[in-house]
Amino acid sequence: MVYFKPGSTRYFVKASFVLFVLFCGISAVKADDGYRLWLRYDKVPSADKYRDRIQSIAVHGKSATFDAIRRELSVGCAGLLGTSIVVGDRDDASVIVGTPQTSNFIRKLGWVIELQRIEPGGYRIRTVRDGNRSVIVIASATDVGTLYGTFHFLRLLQTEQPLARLHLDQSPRLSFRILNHWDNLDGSIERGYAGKSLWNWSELPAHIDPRLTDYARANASIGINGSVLNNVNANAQILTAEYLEKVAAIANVFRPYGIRVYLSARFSAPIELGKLPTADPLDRAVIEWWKAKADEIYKLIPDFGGFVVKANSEGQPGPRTYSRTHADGANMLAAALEPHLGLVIWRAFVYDMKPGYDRAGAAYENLHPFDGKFARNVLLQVKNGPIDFQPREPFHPLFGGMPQTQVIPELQITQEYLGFSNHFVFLATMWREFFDSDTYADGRGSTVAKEVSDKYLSGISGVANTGSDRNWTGHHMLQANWYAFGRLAWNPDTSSEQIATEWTRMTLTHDPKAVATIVRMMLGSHEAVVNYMTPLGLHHLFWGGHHYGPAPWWDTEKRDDWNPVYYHKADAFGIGFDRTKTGSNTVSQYHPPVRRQFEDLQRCPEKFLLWFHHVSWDHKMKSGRTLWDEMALHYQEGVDWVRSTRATWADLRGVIDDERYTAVSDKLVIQERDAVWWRDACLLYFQTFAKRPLPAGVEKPAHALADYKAKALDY
Ligand code: GCW
Repeated sequence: MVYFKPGSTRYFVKASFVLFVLFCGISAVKADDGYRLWLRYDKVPSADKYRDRIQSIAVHGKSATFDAIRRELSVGCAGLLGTSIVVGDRDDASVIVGTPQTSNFIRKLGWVIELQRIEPGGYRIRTVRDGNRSVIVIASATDVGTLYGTFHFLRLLQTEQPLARLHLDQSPRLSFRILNHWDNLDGSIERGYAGKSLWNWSELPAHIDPRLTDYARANASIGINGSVLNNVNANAQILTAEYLEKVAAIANVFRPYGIRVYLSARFSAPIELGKLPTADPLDRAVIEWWKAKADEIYKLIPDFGGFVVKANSEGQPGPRTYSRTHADGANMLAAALEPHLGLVIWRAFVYDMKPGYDRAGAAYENLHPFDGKFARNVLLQVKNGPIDFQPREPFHPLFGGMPQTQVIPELQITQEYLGFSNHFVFLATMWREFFDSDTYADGRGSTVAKEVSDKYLSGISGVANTGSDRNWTGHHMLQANWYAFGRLAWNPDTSSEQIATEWTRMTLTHDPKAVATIVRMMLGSHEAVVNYMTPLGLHHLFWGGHHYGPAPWWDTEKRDDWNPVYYHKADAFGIGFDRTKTGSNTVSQYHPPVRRQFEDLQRCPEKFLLWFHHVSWDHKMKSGRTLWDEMALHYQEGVDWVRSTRATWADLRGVIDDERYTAVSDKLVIQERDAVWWRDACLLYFQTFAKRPLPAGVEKPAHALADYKAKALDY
C-alpha cells in the first residue's frame, strides 16, 4: 500500500482531491443520476439538531425483514445526519424499533392490544418517557409494519419534521397495493418508456440483480406490497416450471420487504401448456389443471399473491370464448387459489364491439350483471375512467356501481397517453380528482376513495412506469408518480400538495423557496397537459398505435373505437360525444344525482362537456366565450404553461444538481415542442369544421394541416 506523505506532490494532489470531494459533499448540488429515487439520504440541513436526539438505535427482532430494517436505518441515519449511528439492541438507545413479540421494551409499554388492532402493515411512532429520558419508539404488530414505520421515520428526517412529540398511528386504507408491470418475457415493456424490464429472465434464477433489492426497498418505503411481474397480455410460458423457478427467485428477494409476487395468467394456458383441447372453465380437466398449477406455484412461492387476468379483451382468450361468463372464469381460478389464500384479480377492461355501441359503456354493460356473483377472493380491477387512461376522464361508473363486488381501481402510472416519459405531468392531482368524485352510491359523500376502501378486501393497482433506465422512470420528475401512487394507495385521501412537498424535499432539494416553486409546478402540470392535448372533455385524439402525438383526423384503424374521429365527432354543427338520452345514453350508468348533473348541458362540469355532449361551436361557455374560442384558448394556455415552466425551471439552476437539472431542462424543450404541435394540429383540424378564426391570444400555427397529418410527432 502506498501512503501519501505531507509535502509530496502526491500528497498535494490527494489533499486537493479530498478538499474537492468535501466541497462537493457540502454543496447541495453534487451530481446525481437519480438512481436513489426519494431514498437519497444525503445530509439534511437539520442534521445537527437531529444528532442530539438520535445517538443510537436499537432494533429488536430477528428476521430477514429486521435485517432490512437495520440496514436501512444505519445507511439512512448515517447519511441524513452526516455521521455513523450505532444500530444495536440496547434498551437505552434513543430510538427503539420492534414488535411486542420481539422487544421487551415495547411489550412493557402496554400497546399489545392496540397494535393488534391497527390494520395489518400499520405501525405506531411515538416519543415516550423512559425514566428521565425520552425515547422514540417505532412499533408494529408485524415485521413488515415495523419496516413501514422505519421508512416513515426516515421520511420524517428527510423532510425535517420535529421529533420531540411524535404521536402517530398509521395504517393502510387499502389492503392490496400492487404495481402491475406490463413486461414481456423478451425484456420489452408494453407502454414502457424507461428502458427494458427490470427482470432479467435469462439470468434468473442463477444471477440476482442487486437492483431488485433497490426496487423492493423503494416500494416498501411507500407501502406497496404486491408486484405483478408480467404483462396482462400474457404469455403462458410464465407458468412453466422453468419460469416459476425464476419467479420464485424474485419472490425471495421481495419477501423481506413485504412484497408478494403475482402473475398475469393467460386464460388459455391449459391448452398451450397442458395440451388440453379446451380452456373451458367448467371443464373438469381444465379445473384440475389450474388446481395442480396453483399447488405447484405455492410449493415454490408460499406467499404467492395470485393471478391477474385480462380475459376476452383486445383479442385475449377468456371464458366467453367458450360461451361461459366472466364469473365462471374468475370463480374457477379463484377456487384453485383459495386453499392457498390467493387472489384472482379480474380485469374489467372489456369492450366488445357491437353495432352502434359506445365503448365508454361497454365494461359496465359486460360486468355489472355479475355483481354479487364473484367468489370472495376475486377482485375486479377497473380502470379509473370508462375509456382508457386518457389525460382526463370522468370516473368509471363501475365505482359505486357494484356494491357486492370488490372493485379495485387500476391507475396508469406509465404515461401512455400523457407524453410518455417526455412530458412532466404529476399525476397525483388527476388521481385526487378521481378519488374525490362522488359516486352517490350511498347518497352524498360516497366518494370513490370511500367506495373502494369500504370493501371486505380492498386494493389498488398501478401500471408501473419503471424500467432499466438508470433513473428508473425515464424522466427524473416522473419518479414522483411512482411515489404518489404508493402514498395514495396507502391513503387515498392524502393531498397532492403533501405528496408533492414530501417527494420534492426527499428527492430534489431542501431549499424552501425552491420546494415551493417545484410543488407549484407539479400541481399545475396535469391541467396543462389536458389543455394542450384534450381540453373540455375531448379524449382519444392520439396517433394510432403509439399514442404519442395528436391525430384527431385518424380514421383508419380496423375498429371504429380505436379512431379519434369516433370520439370527438366534430362536424359543421359542433363537437363532442353525446352520451345523453339523445345519444348513447351511457350517462345512465351513473347514479341519478351524478347522471342528472352530467346529462344537463348547463350543469355538466365544463371539463367533461365534450365527453357527454355534442355541443355547438357557438355554445356559450361560463366565461361568456363561444366553445370554439374557449377551446382554442385552452390549447394556448397549455402551451403557455410549458413555456413559463421552462423559465421557472431555469431559475433552479444551481439549486438542483446539474445532472438532473439539465436532464429535466432538456425534457421540457421536448414538451414545449410537443405542446405547440398538439395545439396547432388539433386547432387546424377542428377549424376545418368550425370554420371560425382563431381568437385573439392564440398563436398562428407554423405549418399547414397537411404537414401535421403527414408526420407523427417524434418520440
Ligand atoms: O390502454 C390499452 C393499451 C394496451 C393495454 C390495454 C390494457 C396491456 O393500449 O397496450 O394492453 O390498454 O389495459 O389491457
